[in-house]
Amino acid sequence: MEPFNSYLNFNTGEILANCNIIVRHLSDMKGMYYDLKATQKIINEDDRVIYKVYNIDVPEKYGHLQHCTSIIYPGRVGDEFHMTKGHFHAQEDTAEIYLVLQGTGKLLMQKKDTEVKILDMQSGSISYIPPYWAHRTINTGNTPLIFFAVYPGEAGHNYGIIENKGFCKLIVERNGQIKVIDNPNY
Ligand code: S6P
Ligand code: ZN
Repeated sequence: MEPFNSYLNFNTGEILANCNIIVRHLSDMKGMYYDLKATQKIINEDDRVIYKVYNIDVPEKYGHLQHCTSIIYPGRVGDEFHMTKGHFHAQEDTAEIYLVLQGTGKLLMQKKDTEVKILDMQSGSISYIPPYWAHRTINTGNTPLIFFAVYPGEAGHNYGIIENKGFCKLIVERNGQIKVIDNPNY
């Protein structure tokens, strides 16, 4: 394979390259926000886009490095802030790095024994997600949360565990404050 450049727009998070663009509407995340009524209402109204991922085309193989940007648009479903689905890596012993370009948020991580860690995300923060930690990103601000991620080529994604049970914590707005609460459905 030949070396190549990609071009990132720091303001929008868009990447010009051979990219696979993933667009996640709320209907792609049914059951992931705890307020099911609010979820259905929004899906019926405009089924808004919650986030996009620009994934540069690199072989999903050991030795390569996957790299991409994620853009999470601001907003809430009920009182729960917009977020990604969240996943374990299929190859669980693989780590990941997130570098924030714009916006503010939280990086919610959880191990299989339900140990939880939450890191702040802001422009310039570099978060290290060690092997074995599931990860979800939450936009707690009023502008898009844009971050660049790098992870091993062979990592893959396991969404099933999070789709079934979620994370044990939720990030919500209560009286204008950002709060971490227990997930009532966990
Ligand atoms: C990939 C990395 C990110 C996420 C993206 C969307 O390992 O962690 O690029 O894929 O932020 O999140 P999700 O949970 O829908 O893949
Ligand atoms: Zn990941």
